[in-house]
Amino acid sequence: MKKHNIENFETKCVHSGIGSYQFGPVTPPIYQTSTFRFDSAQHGASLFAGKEKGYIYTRMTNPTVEALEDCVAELEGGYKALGCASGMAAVHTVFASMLKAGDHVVCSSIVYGPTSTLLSTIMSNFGVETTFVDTADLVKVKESMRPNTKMLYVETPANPTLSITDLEGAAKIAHANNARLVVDNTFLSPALQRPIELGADVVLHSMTKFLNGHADVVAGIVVVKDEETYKIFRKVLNQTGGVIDPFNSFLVHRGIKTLSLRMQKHCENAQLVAEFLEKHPLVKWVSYPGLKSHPQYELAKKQHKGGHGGVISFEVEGGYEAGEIMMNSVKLCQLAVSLGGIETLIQHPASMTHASMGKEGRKNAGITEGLVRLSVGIENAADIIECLENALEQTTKTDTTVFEQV
Ligand code: LCS
Repeated sequence: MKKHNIENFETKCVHSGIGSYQFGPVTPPIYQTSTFRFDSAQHGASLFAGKEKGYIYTRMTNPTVEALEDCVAELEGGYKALGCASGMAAVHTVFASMLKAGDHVVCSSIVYGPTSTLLSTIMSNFGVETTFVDTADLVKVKESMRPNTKMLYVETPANPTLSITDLEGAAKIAHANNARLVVDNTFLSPALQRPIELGADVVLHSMTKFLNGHADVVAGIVVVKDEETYKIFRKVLNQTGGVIDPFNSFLVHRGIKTLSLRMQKHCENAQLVAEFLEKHPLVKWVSYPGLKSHPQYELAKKQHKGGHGGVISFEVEGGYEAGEIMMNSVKLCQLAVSLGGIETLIQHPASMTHASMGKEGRKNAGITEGLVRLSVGIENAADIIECLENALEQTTKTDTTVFEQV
């Protein structure tokens, strides 16, 4: 295939990662095979010895998976990427590749619940210690670094409070301490934030969210900056086995072709919904980086490229009980965890996505028991707002009729 340098992000979304295949298809075929036939015993031995390029076994590499990996590496401005079975498999691949017993991690106190729990339980069992700190406050980050700190792990905007970490500042602190900065870029995708350009060493995603965008795949990916790191990570992923499969790779790669368009609409809709919620008398507070009331509004404008994503958190007057009535009353919005798909989803972190952190962990992270999280989809914004308006109205009624979902 003729190759030319592509500069613009929208064009990269459509063309990145597509190689040359038999019969000249314009999209990568699904190589739904677990293993690849060798031409001869010598050919097999040579592939295993790394003396020639080719495919051996799908846990090691597969052309459909590789096409997606090359695409995401290009979108994030990295060297190469590693497709994983889920976002959590990506998080684990990063920890298992970069940490050993005796190492210390500084992690945002606000991260996806299971990421925090993985560090405080399983990684702790393997002798890795973690300090959870509000990474929006770089003074606290600096104070938490120790001589054995190997990793600064950040989620920005954070799930579910939408708190922002200054990535350039965080990278400087990590590097001054000989540690590496790892960024979970799930909430914005490379369409809106490219951490490697800001100094991050490793970027990861739950591709279940915006990258795939259609709520029909669970997958993850890790992007690294250099060949040496890539080789270490690839070995770990190959040995632990949490790889993505060819069919899911095909679906995510297809989803990415419309990433740019989808993110624009998510941002547009989320901004309108956040402004609606902020003005509503039954809403206590709203957190969205596109609102002037967000404490890091200026930083978000500087760090994000043309928008702030599709996720909003807020609390209804009346706390959890009122939030529960609201969640039971939505009709168009779906009551479901996950985010980043084309459809609007609503959920309650304290009893759902962040339940595993425990009450104390949530309190330290500023996740209130009444916080409701909304993942704004690409429907018509007026329809989403009408649905939320009706559901909010139900919170003032004594008769708490539960509506059926559409
Ligand atoms: N990182 C972030 C920021 C996430 O939001 C999630 C999942 C993960 C990693 C893990 O990805 P997974 O293994 O699910 O692909 N977040 C979820 C959420 O907020 N609701 O349901 C899943």
